[in-house]
Amino acid sequence: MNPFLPKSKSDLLLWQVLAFIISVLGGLCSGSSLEINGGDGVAAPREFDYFKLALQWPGTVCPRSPHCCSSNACCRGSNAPTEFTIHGLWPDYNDGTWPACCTRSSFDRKEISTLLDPLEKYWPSLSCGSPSKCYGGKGSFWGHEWEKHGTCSSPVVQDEYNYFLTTLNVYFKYNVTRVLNEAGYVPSNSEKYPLGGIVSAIENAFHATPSLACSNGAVKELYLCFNKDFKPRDCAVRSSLQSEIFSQSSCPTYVSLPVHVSLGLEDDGTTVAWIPDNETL
Ligand code: U2P
Repeated sequence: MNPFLPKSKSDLLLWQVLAFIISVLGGLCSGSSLEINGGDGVAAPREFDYFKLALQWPGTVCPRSPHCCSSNACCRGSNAPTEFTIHGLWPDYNDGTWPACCTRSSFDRKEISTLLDPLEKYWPSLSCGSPSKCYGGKGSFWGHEWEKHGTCSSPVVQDEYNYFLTTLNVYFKYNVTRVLNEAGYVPSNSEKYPLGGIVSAIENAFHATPSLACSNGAVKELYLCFNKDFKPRDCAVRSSLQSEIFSQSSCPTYVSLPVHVSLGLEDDGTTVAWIPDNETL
């Protein structure tokens, strides 16, 4: 006889109550916000600690973006971006990890229809690649940033429109390209600049320490960090693996800030292959 079968009416009632509790708990879990950890640590379903505004330098990113398509701003010829552009506004934890894909609110381009002009200009995709979506498939660059990071920005940023608007406003208020130009750090294919000088220029302007990421000695990304009220704060974090405060950087002591050359037309007059948008990588 199967020991798991109910033997009496009261057993049957008990089974029904248990089944009900299990189904309610299951429903709650699948409907609650999902928080996965982008770092190496274990998932930690809690509110983020601070924001990181990630900016990309087209002069470094574009040459590593081998194809052209209509969505790749590197290929806009003389209209290609020459300033730091936005990568994303990322909610982060103080231990160096971050939450990702926190709700199932999927990207809706209509929500940001009034912001498309500034977004195209200051938050363009610098590749033809379609980043992976949180729950499978591939999506647009903006869709990826909203679904992966924007959905974790609650309670400070509540919806998609506000995520993009807030990011643009912070980007305009803390104009890194202008600060660096004024300090003499102008795009150049021959100069190398002291990393410490670039960091100091930003510190003097915004009273907080940024962090940078490089590729082959060229500045690829620059990060500005903010408290939840968008007051600047240092980007250095306390690692969960090391006890001391540290600032991650892949940059050497002297870095370059390469001039962007549009991918549409190479220096030698040859053109880079254009691929149709439906063949994005
Ligand atoms: O650094 C590689 C990618 O990891 C994600 N990242 C990194 C640092 C951080 O503080 N938060 C964060 O999310 C970024 O992923 P993406 O948004 O590009 O998918 C970053 O590019």
